[in-house]
Amino acid sequence: QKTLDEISRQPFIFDAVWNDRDDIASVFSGILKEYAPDEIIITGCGTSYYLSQAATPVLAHFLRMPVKAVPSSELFLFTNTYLHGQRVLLIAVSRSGQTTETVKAVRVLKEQPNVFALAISCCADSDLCYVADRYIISREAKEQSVVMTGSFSSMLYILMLAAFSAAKENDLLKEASRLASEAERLLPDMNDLAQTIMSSRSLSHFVYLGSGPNYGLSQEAMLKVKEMAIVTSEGYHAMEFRHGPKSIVNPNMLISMFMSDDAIEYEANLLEEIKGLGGVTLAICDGAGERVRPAADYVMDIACGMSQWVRLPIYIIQAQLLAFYLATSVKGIDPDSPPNLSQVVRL
Ligand code: F1P
Repeated sequence: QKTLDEISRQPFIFDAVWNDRDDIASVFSGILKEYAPDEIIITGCGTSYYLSQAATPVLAHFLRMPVKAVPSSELFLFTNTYLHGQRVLLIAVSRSGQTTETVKAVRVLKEQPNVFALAISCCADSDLCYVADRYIISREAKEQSVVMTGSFSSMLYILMLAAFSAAKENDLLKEASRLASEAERLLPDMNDLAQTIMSSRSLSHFVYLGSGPNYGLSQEAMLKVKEMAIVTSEGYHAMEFRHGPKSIVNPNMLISMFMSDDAIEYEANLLEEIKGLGGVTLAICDGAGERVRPAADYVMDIACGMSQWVRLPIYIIQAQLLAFYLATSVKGIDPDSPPNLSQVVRL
């Protein structure tokens, strides 16, 4: 099972990223200092676009500048919508570095004045790294699977370290140094929980919710279910779920919430409301297990004592495992060969 192996080796990949932290910090802080952008645009396709969404609040919060995530196709098709003469740091994310839309977005934007391109990839020998001005590589995260797992979490980790270092957030860097060991500790429990949920319930519909730093995770988790298990899934900003989507809650629906710190009261109340409507609820939290237990049928309390800005790469592992066991134990599908998908999408 390539996909399960790649999910399980994330502690090792995180370790490699952490060992590269000085290089990551010096490349990123050097760009910010020398280039002095007015704005950051992060781009990618598929999982790499959802990674852009996950990194956006982290960069905006710690660099205190406008940051937006835009799919690569939108960037080259509607360039003038996004460029208005401001100095842009374009961060292009791609596991392969070969996705045509992402390479094209960088090429097209580089033809405009005031754009500096930084590639984040798992492959230095790629078109994307060739067209970008600089690149940072997640060097142990090359994957054989179509479905991205450790490449997502480790490239997100790179952007988190870049933001924390540039903002001199030393306490957060210290917390981030524990990601590999905490992921290793949690993998068996996360595996067990995913298998328990899939074997004890009859679930046909999956929703992921997250606010602030967790919204991008809700999108990526939604995509994992579709890609691995070929099942309909949705992802929302947590509180948006109350404005219409909650009408679809039913006993065959698993609603999972990536719990934040700042919005935890709202998120716990929402989960309770969803449980009251008959949905099956899962809370993924850090240290808030007792608070959320009445609202949740299942709880994964990672108990890492990490800030809401740091725990993201660990949170997503639970969603990757849920999708994996949904595919293998419930649907009888091999996530190593998803129908209709390929590792690299070319135009
Ligand atoms: C992006 C991507 C993947 C997706 C599929 C096709 O690839 O959309 O997210 O799972 O494999 O490609 P990349 O640009 O990050 O290599």
